[in-house]
Amino acid sequence: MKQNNKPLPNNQEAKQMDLSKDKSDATNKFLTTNQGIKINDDNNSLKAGDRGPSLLEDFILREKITHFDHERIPERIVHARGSGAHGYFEVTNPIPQFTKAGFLQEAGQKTPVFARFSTVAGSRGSTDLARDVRGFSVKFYTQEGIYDFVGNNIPVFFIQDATKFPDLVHAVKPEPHNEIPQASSAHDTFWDFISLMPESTHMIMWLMSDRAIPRSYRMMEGFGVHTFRFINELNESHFVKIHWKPKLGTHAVVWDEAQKISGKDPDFHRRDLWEAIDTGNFPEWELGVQIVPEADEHKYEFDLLDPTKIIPEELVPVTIIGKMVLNRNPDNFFAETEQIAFHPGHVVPGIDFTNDPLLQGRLFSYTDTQLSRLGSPNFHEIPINRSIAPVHNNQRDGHMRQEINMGRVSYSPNSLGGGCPYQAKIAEGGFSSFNERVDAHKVRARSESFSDHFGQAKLFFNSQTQTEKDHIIRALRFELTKVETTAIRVRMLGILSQVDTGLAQSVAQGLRLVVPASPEQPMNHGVSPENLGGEQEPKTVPSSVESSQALSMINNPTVTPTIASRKVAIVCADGVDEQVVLNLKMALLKEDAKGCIIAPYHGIVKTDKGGEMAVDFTFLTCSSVLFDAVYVPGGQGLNELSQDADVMDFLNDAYRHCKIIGVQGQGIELLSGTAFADKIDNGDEGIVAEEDNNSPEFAANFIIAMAGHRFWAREATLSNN
Ligand code: HDE
Repeated sequence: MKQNNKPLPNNQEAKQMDLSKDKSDATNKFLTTNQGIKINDDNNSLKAGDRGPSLLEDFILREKITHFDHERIPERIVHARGSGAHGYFEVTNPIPQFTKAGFLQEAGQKTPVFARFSTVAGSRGSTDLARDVRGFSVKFYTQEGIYDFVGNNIPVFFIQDATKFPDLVHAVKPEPHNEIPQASSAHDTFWDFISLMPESTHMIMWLMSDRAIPRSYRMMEGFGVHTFRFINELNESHFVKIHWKPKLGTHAVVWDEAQKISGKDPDFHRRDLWEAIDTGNFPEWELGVQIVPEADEHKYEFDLLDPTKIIPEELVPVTIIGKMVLNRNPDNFFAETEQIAFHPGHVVPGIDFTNDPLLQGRLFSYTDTQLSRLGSPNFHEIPINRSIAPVHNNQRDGHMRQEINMGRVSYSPNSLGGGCPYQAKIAEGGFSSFNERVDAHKVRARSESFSDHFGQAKLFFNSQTQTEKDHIIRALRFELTKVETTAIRVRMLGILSQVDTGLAQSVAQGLRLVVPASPEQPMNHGVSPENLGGEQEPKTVPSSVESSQALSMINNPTVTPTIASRKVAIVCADGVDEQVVLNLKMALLKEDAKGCIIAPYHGIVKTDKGGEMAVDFTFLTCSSVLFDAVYVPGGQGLNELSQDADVMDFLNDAYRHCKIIGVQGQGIELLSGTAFADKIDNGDEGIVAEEDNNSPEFAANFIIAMAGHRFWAREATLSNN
């Protein structure tokens, strides 16, 4: 019987993971010890006299302190800083012709998920806005068992072979002698390694782009990076690359802004995800696949097994097959977000691996790491990691075993247990690996087809708008300026010259260096060729696609402009024009966006009509970097703000970060004190100015401008952003 392989019937709601029996709510309950003894005094330890020594006998004190002493577990070795949420995945376009995975079989079919987003390099307490790759992991609780998607917001990786991963991570983490810098790649060891690893060049282009400083987890794409396999009922294999496309579009902040957010609100992304779900703005992504038939394995100028390569969407379009909606915040960060354990090797029948050597190494690493992080091979029993498909096998015991396995049989074959649990035939949903033929010599080597390190780095750079190229150049200048060793900077310029000479020259100008005439052959850095383990000389294979819109965030064609869930700072003081503020707030609300009242004092502002408006934040506690746009309304009294340095910084930063600034009536006077006063009526389309407080078009114009995210053309007039 094909019991577990059945898709859910249409329109059946995704079964929530049943964590109810594991939840605890202390409302109206006695305080107890872990053994259930009611506690009578939780404020005083047991002493010999009220001024005497504490007694060892105090089991209540000892239990409490012992538990506290062990409250922390090791943080993830990478991706330590993260945030997650529950939701569901829904099939919109089933693909049974490609995969037999039960959860992808019928339109409308829903599967519960938990998604976790993360930075890579920083510690658990580090800032969300570090320049870094973002992890994008989704646990699917399918009827056939757990499927984990464990990807990133960047579709390629630094290295081609798993054995280089510890080196990469050691290089990017804080330097071992002084544990500096935290959550930053801008230091010598990282760029030393990268400048000697030309295979990382494509990834570096992405890392130096604004993809590495997302506006929100909700505005990031997700990529599986490796090529996987889909296997259908006929046991036919297709190669597949998996993509998540955010409904809100892919957006970033600018680097100066990112650094300021890190100070003002290091939890910016975590808070954003939490608040969006809390207020019903459920984050949503479409799931897309690029399918390549087995017969086309060698059709492209790059190797499908090479994780430093994408398949340009111009060669193989992305077909949307479903959507993910995150609609429930965790009840407990530690129990869920921290204890969740992802593994690219958690697959269901219908999904299989390729020989990508990076993926192959990952298949070992993820279970191994849980043994020290979660402390036991029983980590699958932690509620957030439990499969909703039944689990029966002969594995037993170990630290913190929860399950009470019945009977005397824990081996197979057995007759005493009637042969149970028994193996599933393929037709019964049993997993069987793709029957790939492998006939080769055992070698430590890298395929010649992996040796193009620059072709797609060029493709990425060529696909960017001028604004995006400028940001990459400035990011490289920033990072390499932080590098103290000149030889590393020069070596890196040599690598960049292989991508684009203009790029290398522009970075070099910022460093007052000269691009080397011929780049050092990085793989030969003092090592004789026979000791290089068979690496090929790096080369450039021109991409058959010259430029790809999907690689640019600004030119990305898939996004319908929206301001949904965006936040607007409304600059207020006593005497503010109540009606214009309410008008704009209403207009924003209609677009699912939010206007927040910012004032010099907390509590309320008094309006021109004698009314009161609740203040959301003060200039002391927030900054325009925490908002998507700024609105300065009319009204007497706003002038008092022109003397406030915090207010002027607020406005000047919004301008510098290319945000849309709306201003009406007397608000225009306040802007006359800013550094951009001369730009108000001077062709800056990012400033929506209207003298008339009653203008019926103002709100609509402001919203249209905001939907463009930022007014990038302004950057040309700024020298140092
Ligand atoms: Fe990971 N990676 N990784 N990685 N990775 C971990 O597993 C590893 C790689 C990714 O939210 C660790 O449970 C090796 C690529 C994400 O919990 C660890 C290699 C991609 C997360 C590990 C890679 C990823 C991790 C640390 C090279 C994108 C966070 C804690 C062979 C496709 C998952 C843990 C979460 C986490 C090892 C490369 C994504 C140590 C050895 C490529 C999103 O097992």
